[in-house]
Amino acid sequence: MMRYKDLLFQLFFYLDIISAHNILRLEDTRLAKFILRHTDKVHVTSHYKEFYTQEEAACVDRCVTETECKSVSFYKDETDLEKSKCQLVDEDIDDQNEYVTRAGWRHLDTGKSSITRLKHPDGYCYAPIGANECDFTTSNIELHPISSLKCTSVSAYFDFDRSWAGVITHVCSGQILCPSSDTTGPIQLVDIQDCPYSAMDLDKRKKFRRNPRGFLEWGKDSCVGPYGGNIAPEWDMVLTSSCTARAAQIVFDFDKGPIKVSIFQSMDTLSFNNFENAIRAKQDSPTSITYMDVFFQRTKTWDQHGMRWESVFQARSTGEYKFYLMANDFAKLYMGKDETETSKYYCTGSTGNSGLKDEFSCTRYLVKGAKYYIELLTYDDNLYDWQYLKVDKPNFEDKVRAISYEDLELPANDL
Ligand SMILES: [Ca+2]
Ligand SMILES: [Ca+2]
Repeated sequence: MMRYKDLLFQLFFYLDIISAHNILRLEDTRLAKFILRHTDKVHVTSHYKEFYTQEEAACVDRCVTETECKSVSFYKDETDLEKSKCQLVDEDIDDQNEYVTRAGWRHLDTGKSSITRLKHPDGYCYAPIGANECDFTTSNIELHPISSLKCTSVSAYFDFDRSWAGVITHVCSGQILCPSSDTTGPIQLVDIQDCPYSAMDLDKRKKFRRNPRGFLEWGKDSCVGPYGGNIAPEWDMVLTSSCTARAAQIVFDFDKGPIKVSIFQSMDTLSFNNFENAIRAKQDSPTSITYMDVFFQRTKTWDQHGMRWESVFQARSTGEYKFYLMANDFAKLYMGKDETETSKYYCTGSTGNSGLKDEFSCTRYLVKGAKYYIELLTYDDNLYDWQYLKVDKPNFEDKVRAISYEDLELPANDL
């Protein structure tokens, strides 16, 4: 049984600017949060360094100080403490989610990449106002030139929970980004209990997530951009409905999400019965390819377009999984018998709906730890386009969630 344990290490040194995965290595700040990934297992990639220590904290501490280190394996020999060991590894769960059995060892890492800046591609980052990095005078966030001290200090870094939960936490203050109203106005830093949208048990539309068109979506036709669409210093981060404008573009320090999305534009008006064939005809020559974190899109993107979403789902427990589609206009779901594309077979389709419906669902018996290829085909004719793929998991929780980051990895055709 996998166990998680949070350990927080914050160290202050004077070293080069580096951020890799979830280890921040800035000029005056080093910061990482390690969790216990596995007991009696270690990462499939061999360590690049091994040394003696009896303390797990010292093992993690050394990893934070070394540029190439991403994860650690630790062994404490209770009968002969002199045989306790720390191993530093230059790969982690983001590189390969594969482990090998080794009795008595613990493997720790910082989790899938979530630490990032929120950058505009024209050369800006969003960071709080104020003279000091973490001691800001107002709760608003504004644009700063990417080369400024603001954008290179810890103040510009956020921990983006890229799962369905969609919470963005400012690293050095611990406050979260929270829109001051449902649809417009500044997005401010507030304590999590003061944000009405932060309830983790709500799987509502109002969560931050990356949209296939390259903006940071919040809810129904609202997303993140600078006030008035001004791409210039000191303009506040606000909610906007102009989501396809250049001003609403946002890029991140991490790169690909685990869902590969091939986009097909300039399609005809199609029906549920012929949209799949139209996508298959263009399958190997998409208009563009992007990567997402969640099988969830609620904000208008294009019209007369198809999308092919591919990912690999790893089951956390054994039992029946019920998959639900929500679609505007149409969707079809294929599931693999294993992680390969060739093992896929038809699961269900949606002719268009907004709520969870049994007629647009299918059930699969999955085995704990096994991996399954997922392919979702979608089509939008005009106006609104939304696409959700949700799952009801066995023995896990009673809520139906959008399938997301924490359970997914890229398909083999993208590795
Ligand atoms: Ca549309
Ligand atoms: Ca539509």
